[in-house]
Amino acid sequence: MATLENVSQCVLDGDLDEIKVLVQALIDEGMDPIKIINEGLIAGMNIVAPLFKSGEMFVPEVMESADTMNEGMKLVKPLIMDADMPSKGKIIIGTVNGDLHDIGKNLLIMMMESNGYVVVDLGVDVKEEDFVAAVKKHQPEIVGMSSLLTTTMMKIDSTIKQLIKEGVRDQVKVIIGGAPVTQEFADDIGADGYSEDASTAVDLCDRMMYEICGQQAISA
Ligand code: B1M
Repeated sequence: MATLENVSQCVLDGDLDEIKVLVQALIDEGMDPIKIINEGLIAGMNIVAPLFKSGEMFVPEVMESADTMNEGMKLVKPLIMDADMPSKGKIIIGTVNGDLHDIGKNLLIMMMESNGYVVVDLGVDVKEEDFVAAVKKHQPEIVGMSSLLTTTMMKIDSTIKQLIKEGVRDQVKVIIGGAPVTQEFADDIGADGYSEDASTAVDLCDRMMYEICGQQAISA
């Protein structure tokens, strides 16, 4: 018999075939899909995050776990009304103009989604005006920018300036990351937060959502 613990363990193991069998079995038993998400799929990613942070799991394994969680999500999502989907908040994320690196960004997106955030992925080589347009269109609480090159990190600065120019800077928190980026750089250019890796970025967003909402961001 499938259990929620089996589902969590399966996410941790990154078993793309088994997850479908387990999640379908729980659906067939009549288990609440939200419970399968929160106590099975996301619970599994909640085990992964600290293991990644402590260096006991590496990028490819984390990606396998996130893919496995998403495979399970595909089965339960259609059973849930959009309004019932647990969401901590909305974040738009992109790699800045001139920069094509997206492995870290994609890892961040998987971590954010598996922790209950709605993520709008703007992709790579995202121009300043496209960040602004996305803020106006999607009304996120948080904007995330990734840069992997010393030659593109100043694009984060110009994007923040563009957000100011277009009058939308105050409606969002800006978080930044990527290999050449530092806390000092974030402070210099007026970003609201910096994270050195994807899992601490989730913690950072949780703290920001707490500030924005004035209450603990819902635990998804
Ligand atoms: Co490029 N590359 N690359 N590259 N590449 C680096 C970054 C480099 C350090 C390699 C080196 O020389 N040692 C170097 C940059 C040097 C510098 O600027 N100081 C470099 C260079 C020079 C280049 C090119 C210019 C090479 C050339 O063409 N001459 C070129 C640039 C292309 C462009 O972008 N316009 C280029 C191209 C490429 C590939 C296309 C071949 C490929 C990218 C494939 C892809 O992303 N789809 C590539 C790769 C793979 C790398 C390395 C080897 C690995 C990057 C990576 O994915 N790491 C990299 C060397 C290295 O970093 N060791 C290198 C794994 C990933 C999980 O880590 O992205 O750092 P990372 O993300 C981390 C954190 O930084 C953080 O979380 C993640 C971990 O949890 N994080 C955030 C990232 N974004 C965040 C955002 C946040 C918060 C945290 O909030 C919003």
